[in-house]
Amino acid sequence: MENKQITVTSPLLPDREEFNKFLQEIWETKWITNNGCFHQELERALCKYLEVPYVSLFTNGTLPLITALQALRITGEVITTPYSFVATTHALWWNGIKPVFVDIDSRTCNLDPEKIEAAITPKTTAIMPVHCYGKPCDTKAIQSIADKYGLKVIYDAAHAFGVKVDGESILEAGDMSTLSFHATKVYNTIEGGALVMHDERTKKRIDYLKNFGFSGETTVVAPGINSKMDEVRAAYGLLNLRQVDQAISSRHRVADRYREALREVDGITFFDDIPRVRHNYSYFPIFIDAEKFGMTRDELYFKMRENKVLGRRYFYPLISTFSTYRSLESSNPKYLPVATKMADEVICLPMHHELSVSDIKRVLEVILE
Ligand code: T4K
Repeated sequence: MENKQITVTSPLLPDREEFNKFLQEIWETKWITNNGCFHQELERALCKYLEVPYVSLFTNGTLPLITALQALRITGEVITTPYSFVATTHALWWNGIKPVFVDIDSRTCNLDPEKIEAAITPKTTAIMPVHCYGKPCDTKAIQSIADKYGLKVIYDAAHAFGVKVDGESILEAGDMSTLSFHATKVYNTIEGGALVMHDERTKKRIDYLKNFGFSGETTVVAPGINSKMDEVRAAYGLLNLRQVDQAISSRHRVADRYREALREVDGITFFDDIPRVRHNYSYFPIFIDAEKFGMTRDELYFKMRENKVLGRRYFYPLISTFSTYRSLESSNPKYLPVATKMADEVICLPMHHELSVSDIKRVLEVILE
């Protein structure tokens, strides 16, 4: 068997010559950060690509979460999912907010709307769901609960770049949505992220907050932070935007090949595409039923590693099991049976735009042999 490592993902990189041209421009103007031309152009280009009215660029995908909570003045308790990357809950903690974990729906790995109401208390101010793996949450059900109790909804859409439902961007749901443009994502700016909002006033407020609260040279209107994206990464992002559709198509082909090969395998399940959804194929999670498959998830995971097929157990362990959150009442596994089961069974297979037919064959051989 070949020796090359097959990693869970691989970054989409812009053409070096094109990037050099942009770098030359930046070197000439010497304007390298603080809302420069590339920053402004990327915000416009993203609005167009994502079909959303307002985008504010950030330096990563965690700070938009923290900033959205600040901007909406969220306090008290927020209902969220334990089945995500730890940044989702950390953003609440950094704002002094108590996370309240609610179980997920096994069909999507997203917050189960049917379980949200029971977790609402007089201190609840918002819901922070995640479109896990880019699979859309049940945004209608979540919104109707939010409306009934007067709660805000902030979507962690870190995985959901370009995802649409019935032709409409998933980023339109809720009060705000956040994106991550980290190297490991479908669309990357090396490190980077964004907040998506619905109105100009909020966009302005967010732009102040990500620049220390400055609204002018000598006026500070809020206790802001510094989380701006610089010009070099904005230029890189403009180039990557030109090729992201092609990358998503390549990922789609990889997902099709995995599904075809794994569909009849006893003990392995995965998600099919949802009708009327434009997926981005950001991850390809499979779930291992040890009894039926004849091997536990970890046995398969380590076998893959031995063979240099580096899948990842996203999102194991659950956030609720980490030391910071373990003692919360809602972290008790008895309230989170679905999330616990899925976290114990999941492996995300290598999924990126550069996987070759022979790479895919190798991944499948290791799983199936
Ligand atoms: N909300 C959600 C739901 C998220 O998933 C994330 C981030 C956030 C919020 C926060 O967004 P950011 O602040 O990060 O923008 C990765 C990422 O660091 C993280 O962005 C991501 N989610 C999380 C799910 O995964 P690791 O520790 O698994 O990445 P790492 O370094 O092990 O890389 C995985 C593989 O990717 C490597 O084996 C090879 C490949 N890779 C990675 C990097 C960094 C490359 O080929 N090149 C690279 O430069 O966390």
